[in-house]
Amino acid sequence: MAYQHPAAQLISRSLAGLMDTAAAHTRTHGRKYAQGTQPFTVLIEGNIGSGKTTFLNHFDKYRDEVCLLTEPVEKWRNVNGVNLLELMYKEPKKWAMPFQSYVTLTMLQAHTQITDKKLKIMERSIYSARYCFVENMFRNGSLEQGMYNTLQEWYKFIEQSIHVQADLIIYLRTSPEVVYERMRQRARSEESCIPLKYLQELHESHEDWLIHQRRPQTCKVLVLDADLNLENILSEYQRSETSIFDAISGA
Ligand code: D5M
Repeated sequence: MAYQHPAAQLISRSLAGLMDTAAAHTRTHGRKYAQGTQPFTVLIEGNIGSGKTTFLNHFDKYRDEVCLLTEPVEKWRNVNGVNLLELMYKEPKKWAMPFQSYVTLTMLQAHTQITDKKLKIMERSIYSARYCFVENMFRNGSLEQGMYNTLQEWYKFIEQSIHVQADLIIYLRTSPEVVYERMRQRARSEESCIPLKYLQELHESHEDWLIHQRRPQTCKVLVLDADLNLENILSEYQRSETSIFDAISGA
């Protein structure tokens, strides 16, 4: 038999369990899904540089069984030739609103994407846009009251009329200093102007939402220590495996 890296074996075993519990969930909550089109949905959330993409990439080899949706950053960087992400960082007062408007559209596309798979894993969501980035942009003055109110009206309408609810959130929890260092190392050109303070503010809004539960919370949250490097995160994931399955079965 071909050699398999221990981390790959771990993911493989975890996924098998996840698929079983997701299937059981679909049987138990059949009626809910007969009305809609969405499978058991897991959101991967965390600060910039918390390792969401890396975490998600480990599931890539299971694409045939799991609907994996990475954050639509490339769409944000190229809206018919316009780099909205760059403009948003360079001139937030002018571009924060169009940027959030486009984030809402692309996130809705992901939330509502139809799949025949039993499990969907999404990187970030309309919730982190709303509860973390938009709140922060309003507080720091990048969004005016009228812009903020307009976005809130969109969120309210979406919540009432479209199935965007998740079944489980995995929070890759980090400290701002660690992700600041990672962000500098990955050196994405648009992010070169981001100060540590911005990551501290985003950290606080993630904490308010996912740890202190100061936002409406409709699903369980599993917290992983994402200050750890990748190898250790995988063992953290293994340690938490039972909690993931419990969360899925109890959803
Ligand atoms: O997020 C990719 C980049 O996109 C990073 O610079 C943060 C930014 N981002 C993501 N969502 C939003 C919203 N809703 N508003 C403003 N900026 C956002 P990463 O965490 O690296 O995957």
